Amino acid sequence: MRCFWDERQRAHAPAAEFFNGALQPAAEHPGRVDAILAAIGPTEAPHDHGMEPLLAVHDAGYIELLRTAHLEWLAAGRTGDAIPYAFPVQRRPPKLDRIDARLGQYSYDTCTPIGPGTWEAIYWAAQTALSALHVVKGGEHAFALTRPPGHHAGRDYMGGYSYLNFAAICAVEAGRRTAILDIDYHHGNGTQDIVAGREDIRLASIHADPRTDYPFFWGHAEESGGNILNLPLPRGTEFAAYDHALAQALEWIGQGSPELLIVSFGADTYAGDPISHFSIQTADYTRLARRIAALGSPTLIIMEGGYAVEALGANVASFVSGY
Ligand code: SP5
Ligand code: ZN
Repeated sequence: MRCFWDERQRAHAPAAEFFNGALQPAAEHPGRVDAILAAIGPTEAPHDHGMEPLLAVHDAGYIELLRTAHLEWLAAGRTGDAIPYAFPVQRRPPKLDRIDARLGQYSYDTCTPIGPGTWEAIYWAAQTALSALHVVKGGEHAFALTRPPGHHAGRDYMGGYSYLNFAAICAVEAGRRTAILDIDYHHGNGTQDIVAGREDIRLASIHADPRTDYPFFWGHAEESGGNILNLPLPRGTEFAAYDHALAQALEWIGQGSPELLIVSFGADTYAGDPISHFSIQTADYTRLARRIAALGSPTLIIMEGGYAVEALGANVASFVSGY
């Protein structure tokens, strides 16, 4: 399978995230890609498709924040990464200039810092995804090694280590009947917010029950309807129950006869993942991929989460080999 990656994605290298009441080493770091690159073999660099596909999905003011927040942060006399800490829960934000207010306006958590290289990394991650999409539109499968991940980012917000929603950008850019299958451990809230109500895009997501797990406020079973199917599973879920949910998701996706499939693939369902609580084993990923491949649609695999760095390469290679 053709694999796409751009070295500039390393430029995003957050030092820490605020979690459990304290600053902790960031779980989403460039070391994740070394593990994956060592396991998947040669990759191709992307072409530059410009800003238009990004602006077709994301709010222009939000994109402007992503580009400039770290410079404003430095101008405000700060050091290190920009991290929001106050959020407009009242949903009536006045026009504010202070960088802290603008960070909060365009985010919903404190796990998603903006550093000096964040914009460069996410811009090229988007181009990596779009270049892989081009191959898939030609009828082949392709893997986009995107990082940082994207599925928690909405039209005008970042969160969950995500800034630009590559799956949504590609689904909109595809211009065809497209299905997104999100199999990251966490619910793809950003993708759901962006594609909800669209006739041309269906989204099925299998994820940890948001009653116990991040992102808490999205992904509940009751949110299913129209073009959205949410299949939350309890902590501790093993292959058999997961595979059953996957069969359900694929049947529903198949009913829409997609011309193109996008898989938001997180390897954080792995039993050894340090921030997640499912029990999928390395060899299971091949079985899951074979089941998905049986759908018969040209498939774009987009990398989302997965934090067990020592097993990440093997898990991604196991999934890709199922194709
Ligand atoms: C794409 C994705 O998998 N995002 C997950 C975001 C989860 N954020 C909440 C949990 C944060 C746990 N961070 C632990 C850091 C320890 N170094
Ligand atoms: Zn995840």
